[in-house]
Amino acid sequence: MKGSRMLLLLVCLSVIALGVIATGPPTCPADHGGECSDSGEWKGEFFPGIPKIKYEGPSSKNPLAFKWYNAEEEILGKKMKDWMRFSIAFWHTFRGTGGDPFGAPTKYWPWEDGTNSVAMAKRRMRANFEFLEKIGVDRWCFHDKDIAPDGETLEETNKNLDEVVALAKELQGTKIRPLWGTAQLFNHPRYMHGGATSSELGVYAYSAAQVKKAMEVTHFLGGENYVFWGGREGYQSLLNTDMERELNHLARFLEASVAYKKKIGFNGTLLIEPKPQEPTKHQYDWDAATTANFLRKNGLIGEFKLNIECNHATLSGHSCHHELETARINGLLGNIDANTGDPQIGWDTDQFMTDIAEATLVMLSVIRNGGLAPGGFNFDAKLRRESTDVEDIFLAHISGMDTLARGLRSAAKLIEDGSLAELVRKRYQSFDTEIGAQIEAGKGDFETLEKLAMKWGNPRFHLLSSSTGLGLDKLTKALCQEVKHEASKRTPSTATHLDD
Ligand SMILES: [Mn+2]
Repeated sequence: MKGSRMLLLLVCLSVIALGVIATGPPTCPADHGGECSDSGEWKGEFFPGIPKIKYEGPSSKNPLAFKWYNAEEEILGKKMKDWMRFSIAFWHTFRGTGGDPFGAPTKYWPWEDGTNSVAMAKRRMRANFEFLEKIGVDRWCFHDKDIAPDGETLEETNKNLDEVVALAKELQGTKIRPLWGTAQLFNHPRYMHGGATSSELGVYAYSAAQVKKAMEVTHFLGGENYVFWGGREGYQSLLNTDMERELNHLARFLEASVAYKKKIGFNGTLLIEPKPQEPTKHQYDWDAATTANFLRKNGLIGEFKLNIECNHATLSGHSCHHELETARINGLLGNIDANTGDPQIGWDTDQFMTDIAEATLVMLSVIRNGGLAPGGFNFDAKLRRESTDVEDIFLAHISGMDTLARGLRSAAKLIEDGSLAELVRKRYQSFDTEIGAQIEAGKGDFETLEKLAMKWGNPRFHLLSSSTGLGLDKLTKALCQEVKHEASKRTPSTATHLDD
């Protein structure tokens, strides 16, 4: 009897304890002034002590100020902010933990309570908007899975997403909107063989449902683009893969996404983001040229553009400039994921771009493209694992924005100066002739060209390199004249413990 009473007491105490855990306010380990209310809503400031970031010019020593990015300043007839159209990547900025394949998370932002609850998702969303306001950026990018937790069922997952998206819509106001949204089809185990290219029909269907919902919420939030990054759309071994069938499935999937976009009246641009490999051994959207060919073959060329990521470009063995130019000359340059890789590390390090020469070449492509709108520059870049202060989030973005702004200034000078364009024009001047025009018009038949070759004799190489100015040393010199003295000053590394 006594034993059973004791057991009852223990059961009761357990139930009470469970009740406290289930209904009590979430923990809120604010260490600098934030507060939690009973509803779990954050009441404090997420970035206390950090003001709205302003332009102070190159001579400023203030790490929390722009030295080169002056949003309202006009360059080549357009405001800097309209050339750049910067965007903050929610996943790196608010879900990045500093964890890597070898080590545990290192970042513990003070607003995180260690849960993956809807309340926590909403608090993070508030942090996102305080950050956007203070850094002076009007756009943000997200995956569905970054911003809201999964539920037990697809219906519950969608309900969670709707709840967080409703708050985002309210916080956006009239000025801020997503540059793009996307569905995350790579983290969950169901996507181990891919989403649209999975060998399992059920996974294909689930992927479609997820993209459908992500497109709907992007549209609801006024998003300007929608991105497809096929992290697991590829293969590990051709021996167990029907590549032709998988590529056809991918094409049908993209066709269905176009149809759904039109059905719901979403006018944003659909973008494909090439990447050669990682996590798969081979990704189908290898690079810009491969993706362009895929789109053309499947009659999708007019429905999609490309989102070029600089770190993906270098992983595919190209420079970012090469990928941007390949996209541009095919009419496919839609957006840039602004980051850079590390020449000594062989994977996708997603670093903030701090190389002024690389930024100058990037901006040359952007200017030649007439800008990126409705695309922009999304900072698909993360703090290094060792950067663990809240302030670092600002310093890293300021550094990235200043570098690209400086690239814009350098590229504008190169274009205004005209010597680089003149050098390239001269290189091809032999085609600025009657026969050259005929060849370019598709009327250069081989019989005629053979007669000309016999008449003209062997092309004189020494004259070609000296008189037409195509020597590589001259080209390099022209570019470096602009970049060199700027590079010697280097974009101030605003924090010694920061990303580069
Ligand atoms: Mn990216």
